[in-house]
Amino acid sequence: MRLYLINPSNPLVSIVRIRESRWNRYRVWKPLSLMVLAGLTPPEWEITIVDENLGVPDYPAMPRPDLVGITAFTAQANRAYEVAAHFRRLRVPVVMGGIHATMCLDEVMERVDSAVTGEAESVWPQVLEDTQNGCLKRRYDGGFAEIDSVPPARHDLLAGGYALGAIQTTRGCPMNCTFCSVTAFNGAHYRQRPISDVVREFQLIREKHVLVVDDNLIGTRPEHIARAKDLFRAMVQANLRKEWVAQATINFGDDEELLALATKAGCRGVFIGFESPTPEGLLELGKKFTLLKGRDFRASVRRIQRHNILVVGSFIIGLDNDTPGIGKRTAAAARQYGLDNLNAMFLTPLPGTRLWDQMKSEGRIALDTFPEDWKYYTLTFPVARCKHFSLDSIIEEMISCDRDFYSMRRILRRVWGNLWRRRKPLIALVGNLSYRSNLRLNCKAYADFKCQHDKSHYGVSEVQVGTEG
Ligand code: B12
Ligand code: SF4
Repeated sequence: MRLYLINPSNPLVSIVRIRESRWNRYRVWKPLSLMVLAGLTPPEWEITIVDENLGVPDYPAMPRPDLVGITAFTAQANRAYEVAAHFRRLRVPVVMGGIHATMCLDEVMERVDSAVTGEAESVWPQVLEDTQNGCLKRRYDGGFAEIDSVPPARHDLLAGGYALGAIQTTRGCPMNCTFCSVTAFNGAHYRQRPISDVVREFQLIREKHVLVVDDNLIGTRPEHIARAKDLFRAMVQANLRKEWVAQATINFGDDEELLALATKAGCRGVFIGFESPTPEGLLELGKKFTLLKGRDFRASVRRIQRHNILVVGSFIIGLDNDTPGIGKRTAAAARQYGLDNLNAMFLTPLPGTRLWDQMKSEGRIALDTFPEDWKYYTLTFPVARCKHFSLDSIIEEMISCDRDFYSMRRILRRVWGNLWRRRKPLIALVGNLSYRSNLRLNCKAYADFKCQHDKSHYGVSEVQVGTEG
């Protein structure tokens, strides 16, 4: 039995445009979901994983499969349907799963033979068996997996072409921020894989550098932090010789022992969602945890960096609480916190989130011709109407934010600072230049976007700008 597992591309995702910006080679990451599915697949299946981000293969020239499995974030949905249509024309059954299939089930079911919602561990073997017996069901509900039943991903199946390997050690998040799909998809219960499973899986990864995909590697409660420390100790003991980057909340900077262990275990960078430079913005997004205790962000960031860990901070622009000048204010906050990189995104209502429900009920989703418009749901386009900004002005805010933070003068100053403190200046330089080169690509993408989606889409906010802005 032959199985193709496919990760569809979205050419509008600037970080995957390797040909246009060679720095992006360092920013294409493996589709871990498909490697986990492969790990759940019995040996009688011959598996090929296709990641279209590395190039779209000549499907007609490939041998006919017995089943095609497609994964998709919302931004990949259109291409997913094109790929599905190709194989369905050949009468090959197509099953789709992942976040978009879960959040937009009806839309997906119209376009594939079978849809899998939630985490696949409990249902994937059944999907395969039903395919073999010719009785594939229209829908399977995976729910939340038993965390100790997550198999090691098949790292051997996507061996070349990436700068980083990928691994997951926890699932779920109790925070339920308004804009994020994780609590709805993976649940509010923070589930941690057995430490021995994680260490064994790390040993299967060939790449020296690894992305830990967890939404929050360390968690928020004392028992989560204790587990993170145990994990790091086990990684040190196993002498993995890996260097890795992860996502965490700002409390990562609270605990010197945790930081020391993380560095020893190979942590070299952390991605932290600061989201907004103002307390009102954080409240609007439901990111209350970051507001705790009148925290000094600069001191937290410095403590992390003193352990030789780079800090990338993420911010969202276009909140109802944002007023003109937010782009520059965001860049200033990122500089004041001492971040090594700034990742600014437009506020985007993703299906299944609280923000989606709110914006939909307020009639503020501007790009709503689905599925075609899903390709813009990359967080790099303003797909919804802002309260205080027109289409032009929110794009200008984003450009001014990036231009300010990634001016050559400021990049050199940051790299010099890293050199001075003997912290990986080369990595900081590559990271900064990668973002800077995408600025050019983004400006072109905004211009195309504005041509196609003129003011008529944003009519409401054009009026509001005059009255409220
Ligand atoms: C790592 C990650 C990335 C990486 C790499 C992604 C990749 N190539 O796979 C990078 C940084 C590139 C990335 C980019 C983006 N990401 Co991202 N990312 C994640 C993250 C943190 C983990 C994903 C992961 O690997 N999980 C581990 C695997 C094992 O779990 P899984 O993917 O859910 O797969 C399981 C099930 O979903 C299911 N399943 C999945 N696929 C399939 C297919 C079949 C056939 C079946 C049966 C089952 C199945 O089975 C798997 C095992 O249980 C998630 C958050 C999260 N917790 O999921 C966000 C997340 C997926 N990302 C998100 C977004 C918005 C993006 C971006 C659009 C914007 C951005 N900059 O963040 C870009 C766009 C990328 C693109 N190609 O279009 C959103 C997606 C929401 C949505 N509705 O689409 C998420 C959920 C985060 C959030 N805040 O809401 N991301
Ligand atoms: S943004 Fe982070 S903290 Fe908030 S719900 Fe998503 S994963 Fe949890």
